[in-house]
Amino acid sequence: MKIQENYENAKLAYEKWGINTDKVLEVLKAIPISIHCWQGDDIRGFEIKQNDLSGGIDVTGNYPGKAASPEQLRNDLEKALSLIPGKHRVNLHAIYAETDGKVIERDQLEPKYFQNWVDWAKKLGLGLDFNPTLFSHEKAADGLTLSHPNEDIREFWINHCIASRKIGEYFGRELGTPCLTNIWIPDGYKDIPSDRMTPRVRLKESLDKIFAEEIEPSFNIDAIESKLFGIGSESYVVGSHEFYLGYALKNDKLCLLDTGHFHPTETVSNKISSMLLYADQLALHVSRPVRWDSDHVVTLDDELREIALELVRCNALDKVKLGLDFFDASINRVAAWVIGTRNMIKALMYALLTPVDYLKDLQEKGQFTERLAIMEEFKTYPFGAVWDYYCESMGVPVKETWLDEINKYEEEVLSKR
Ligand code: RNT
Ligand code: ZN
Repeated sequence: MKIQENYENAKLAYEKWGINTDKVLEVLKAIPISIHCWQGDDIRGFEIKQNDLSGGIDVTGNYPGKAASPEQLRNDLEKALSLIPGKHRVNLHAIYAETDGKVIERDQLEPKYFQNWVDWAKKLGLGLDFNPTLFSHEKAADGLTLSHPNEDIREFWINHCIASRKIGEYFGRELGTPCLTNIWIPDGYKDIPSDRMTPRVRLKESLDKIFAEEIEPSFNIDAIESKLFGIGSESYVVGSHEFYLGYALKNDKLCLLDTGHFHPTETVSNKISSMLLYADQLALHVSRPVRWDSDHVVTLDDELREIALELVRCNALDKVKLGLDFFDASINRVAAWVIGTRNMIKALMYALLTPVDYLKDLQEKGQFTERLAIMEEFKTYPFGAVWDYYCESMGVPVKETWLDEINKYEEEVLSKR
């Protein structure tokens, strides 16, 4: 009862600003978040021949209960999804193939190895997204893949990426919603390169070969993810932001911006409006870098809100594909999904409950005192009441009560693994 009552009061408060909270919730409901499966098992995957995590990324922590099989991972995802309002998507990596005990090389992967995932997604009404995995592999051991000087190694990874795009096409066709297939590679050098151009020339040629294969864009959409540095590629990353921005614009691909892949004071929120002037669509990996690209669980911080505000201000909610990318093994992994995804949705709700047009107008008129004042006042508008109402109306736990479900799941399922 209180939830309804609080909502009605909040509704009046926002109505004064011409914001209809019921309509906001309708819009919010239609925004899918692509939830990355790899938070559930510390990016291990299910390859028969297991390799250590590589590629300059790292998962720290040893919280018990990580998923050790596809069934466990799907169950964990289902638990998380039951605590998150709305219909979302699940983002897979190639290492999550199910090959029935057989070693299948990555360049030989086929849609059939993902049939269980597709059946599961159909059952739950989820869309699927995909990523070729160009790390944690002997052919990526020296930190180079698509830009490798060795042609055979490049060829192997090119074929893996082509195979991945076909898997994406299969997801899109089967599930009736296009799959975003995102290519991220770790390629780079630890120390100052003596030649920055040659690896980039090779990466460009490799991408050209990968995308030469025509794939129906209503089933599969290609994205390319840039990076600034990684562990072991501190001095130079082949696939930098400028590299992929240029490539994407010229070749009609989506740029994927990961919020941890830029200089510490450089923000993705500030890039969205510029990039949308030249690209119809963008994709994001929302993460939280702490001092480096640490991939902490997303919190409702200033930058998250600013990203959401930019999407609303730029009228870009259907142009920017939202995905998450964090991995923390020091806390309950299912809770990590719930916290990060709920925060992403909260940020979107916050942005939708902001009088963006009014604020734009203040700026146009040079009324900067009022601009700052109103933006700050809105931080304490009763947005929590709208959030609680939304959770209740979507049939998911209100406020922190979702944690009870997690504790129960940990006791009954995770602790027994
Ligand atoms: C790495 C990239 C990449 C990975 C995932 C696992 O820095 O962000 O997106 O996190 O593909
Ligand atoms: Zn990423």
